[in-house]
Amino acid sequence: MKKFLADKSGLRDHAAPAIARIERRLFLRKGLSLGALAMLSGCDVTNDETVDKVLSAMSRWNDSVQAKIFDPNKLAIEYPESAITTPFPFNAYYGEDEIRLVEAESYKLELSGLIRERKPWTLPELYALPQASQVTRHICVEGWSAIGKWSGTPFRTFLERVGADTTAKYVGFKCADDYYTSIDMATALHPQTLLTFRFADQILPPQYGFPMKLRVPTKLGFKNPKHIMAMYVTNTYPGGYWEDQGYNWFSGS
Ligand SMILES: Nc1nc2c(c(=O)[nH]1)N[C@H]1C(S)=C(S)[C@@H](COP(=O)(O)O)O[C@H]1N2
Ligand SMILES: [Mo]
Repeated sequence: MKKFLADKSGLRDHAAPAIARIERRLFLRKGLSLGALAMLSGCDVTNDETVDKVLSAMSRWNDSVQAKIFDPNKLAIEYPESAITTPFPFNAYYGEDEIRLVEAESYKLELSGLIRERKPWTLPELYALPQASQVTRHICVEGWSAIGKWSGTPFRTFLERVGADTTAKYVGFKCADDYYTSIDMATALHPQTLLTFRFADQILPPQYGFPMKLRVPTKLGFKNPKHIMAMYVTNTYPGGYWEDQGYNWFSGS
């Protein structure tokens, strides 16, 4: 990213990361450059406010295109257990010394929004749900990927069990470390979207999101919330920690 920024001295600092990210996507996926963007949009790329507006509009348009081409039946690749990456990387918006420790005994998953049965769920209740496993590749926007094994309940099963309005647009998540994110309902209902309680056959260790990580193999890593404390179903766009800083919201992988 730094490399792309080096020769953009006319740009103010805070606009630069968003531009670098989006330009990288354009450049890699569509063969476009910032110069081409300037020509296409007719906007002054040295004016960060205009650039931000154009890029945000493009990103939301990109979301709607991705939602339209998302195939609810297309499966992410599953790997043999021999392909699992060890050690599996830890990542969060903070370092390993700040990993959140959630207490198992007092834990209760909170539900709100367009859900019929909003009673909170304890861990023993969650562990008693039907279980499934997957070995899939987690891809982080920061340029690494790793294969891991996660186990838990198909998210669709959970949403149906609590009487979620599956015609609503979004499912949002609030985490113990103040992280938050949200996904589209089609992805929430995808057969490989798992509410996971185990990593590599062990209860999720704190660094990988105890007590619960939503594993979404059809999306980038930052759309996979760890330490989930609350979830809600809504028609109001909920955004997310990285999404609100310019990362594309849909972010299919
Ligand atoms: N609660 C919470 N969830 C999070 C994050 C975070 O900082 N906090 N980071 C996201 C990002 S960017 C990545 S790549 C993955 C990392 O998961 P891992 O530590 O299991 O590799 O968690 C995602 N979920
Ligand atoms: Mo990430």
